[in-house]
Amino acid sequence: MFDKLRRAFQKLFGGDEQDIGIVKSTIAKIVNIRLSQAEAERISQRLFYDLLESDVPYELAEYIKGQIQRELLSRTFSEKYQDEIRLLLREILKNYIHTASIDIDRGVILLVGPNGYGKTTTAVKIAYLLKSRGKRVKVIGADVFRAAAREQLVELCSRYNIDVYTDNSDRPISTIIRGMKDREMYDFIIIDTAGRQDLNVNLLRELQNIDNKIRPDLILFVLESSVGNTSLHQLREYRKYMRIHGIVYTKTDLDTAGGSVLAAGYYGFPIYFLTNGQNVQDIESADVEKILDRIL
Ligand SMILES: Nc1nc2c(ncn2[C@@H]2O[C@H](COP(=O)(O)OP(=O)(O)OP(=O)(O)O)[C@@H](O)[C@H]2O)c(=O)[nH]1
Ligand SMILES: [Mg+2]
Repeated sequence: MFDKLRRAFQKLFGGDEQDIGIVKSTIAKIVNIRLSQAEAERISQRLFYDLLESDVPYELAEYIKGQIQRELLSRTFSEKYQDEIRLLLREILKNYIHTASIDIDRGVILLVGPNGYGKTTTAVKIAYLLKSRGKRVKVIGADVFRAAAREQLVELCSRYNIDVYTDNSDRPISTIIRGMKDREMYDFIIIDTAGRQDLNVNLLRELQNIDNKIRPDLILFVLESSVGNTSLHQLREYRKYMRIHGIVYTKTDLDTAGGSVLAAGYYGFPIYFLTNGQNVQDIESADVEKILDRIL
């Protein structure tokens, strides 16, 4: 995971790959001397293209490029320039990675996000995690249009002995309200919702209605790690319609460039979890330093 992104940054502070030649030699030359505008531009432009190739959304890559360029121009580097640049990058990237954890004892968690990104699987993973912490948990399947979606959720929940409610109503809000009738029997209610291929206004309105009526304690946007430039667009659209408190970043075990991990932070959304496999236990709490270690 994050391999491409890591390589992009390594080019700045040096590594042992051939490709780093230009940048490394520039910096080695300028130890204790200020970089010229042209040199700073060349380095940050190079980084910019590498970021794009690593699926960092375009406007975010531009932003990081500008920051790096300003920093490169405003200071000098010593012989330890590799460490210094690594530290500099860490500081810049820290602005784009925030994390959080579920710090409530009970509540309603709503999972939203585009089609196939991992909402249903994540709902079960979070339920399993909270259950293993001794919480009473119920999952509600509000993806009511697809029979297969209901079956998938019920099958997963019964496999792990997790209470689940779903029905074939044509309105997700009705299903949720019915599923919440015995709310006080549970510490956590986790609601799985439908996804659509494209940003579908009807679906977004439906989710907006759920947010307004249920007022979940936590709304998590499920973001698939292989999604690049469109991730910012999707986040932007969703948050027009509903509150989003944080992100679950899924499928990090697959061979993805990893750049969209920075997209969430661009909007200030914290990452709550990363998922890294198809099994119920393949979920980890997000940690800024750990994510940075993987990138840099
Ligand atoms: N490798 C891997 N696969 C995952 C991960 N999370 C989910 N998947 C797989 O991705 C596929 C889609 O996951 P779902 O949980 O059904 O996604 P969804 O967002 O509910 O999809 P829709 O209901 O169609 O919108 C399934 O085959 C999951 O097993 C993960 O962390 N790693
Ligand atoms: Mg689903």
